[in-house]
Amino acid sequence: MRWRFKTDLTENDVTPEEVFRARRRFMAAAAGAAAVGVLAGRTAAASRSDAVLKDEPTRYEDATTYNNFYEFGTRKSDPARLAGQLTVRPWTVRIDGLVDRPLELSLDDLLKEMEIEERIYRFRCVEGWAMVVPWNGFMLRDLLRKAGVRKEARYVAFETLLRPSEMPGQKGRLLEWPYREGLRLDEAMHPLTLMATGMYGKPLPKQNGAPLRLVVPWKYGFKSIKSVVRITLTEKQPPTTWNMMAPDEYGFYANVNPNVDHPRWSQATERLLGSGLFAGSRPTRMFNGYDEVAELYRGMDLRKYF
Ligand SMILES: Nc1nc2c(c(=O)[nH]1)N[C@H]1C(S)=C(S)[C@@H](COP(=O)(O)O)O[C@H]1N2
Ligand SMILES: [Mo]
Repeated sequence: MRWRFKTDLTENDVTPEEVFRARRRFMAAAAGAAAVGVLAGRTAAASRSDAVLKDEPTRYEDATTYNNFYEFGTRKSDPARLAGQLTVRPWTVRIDGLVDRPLELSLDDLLKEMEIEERIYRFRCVEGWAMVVPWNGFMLRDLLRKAGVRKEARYVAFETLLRPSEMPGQKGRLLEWPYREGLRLDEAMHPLTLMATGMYGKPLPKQNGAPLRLVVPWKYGFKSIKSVVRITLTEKQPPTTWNMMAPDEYGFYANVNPNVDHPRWSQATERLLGSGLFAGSRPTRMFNGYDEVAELYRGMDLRKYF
């Protein structure tokens, strides 16, 4: 096992590399993989993120049973238990706002039209747990370009499905529904920014945000909005769920940053998810280790814009 950081993890806590490689070979060949649209070839961007990251993927079983998806409850075990009732076909995604060609695409058309690739990303929740996930998806920028981004557009807003009949958490007022997130346009157009349609070579599990979720690997997990139905290009910074609810605790940017603590806990360390238990902690890395995004924030005070 190659670990970049000293941890308490043992061989048993992670998927052995041979198994993962074998699975990847299987993935490229399997008919199921065609449905997810996995390509055997890997892009330059994907190999670059692999170079950043030498951790082994988190076990599928852990990544799909320890989740945040407040539409299904606040306990980590709620989404795996309750998300099964969500209908994810048919599913329509709307791209509107400051675009030349507003689009309404079915998920199946999206899967046909977009180039699906695999990206192994580090992922970190603001609460301090981290994992490593092989996502399948396409670059958000390819979708935005399809719609034609108008020059006045400066931000991208995202919305999750609003369907209290299938999302029991939406019957309460814990958050303002639908869940909303946003990115600055340059963040949204960055090649690392992914719309995921699958995980580990399989269709995205419902608890992880089926059928389509955002993945922004250098930001805290809450930015990676699940079960997206609408993407809107805007001129003004859009309101975002956690920022509306507790602006002192959750900023709009939410870049992973060991030097800026959450008011109620430190962000200096993180713990990898494994075996349903937490392994030993290790230092948090600036931008979650994705150094190439630093240029997006040059000259910005990241304490002020946290
Ligand atoms: N719609 C929606 N998206 C969401 C959330 C949520 O509650 N609702 N939780 C966020 C948080 S806090 C995290 S850490 C990640 C968790 O993603 P995962 O369950 O796939 O690990 O989803 C994010 N996306
Ligand atoms: Mo999170």
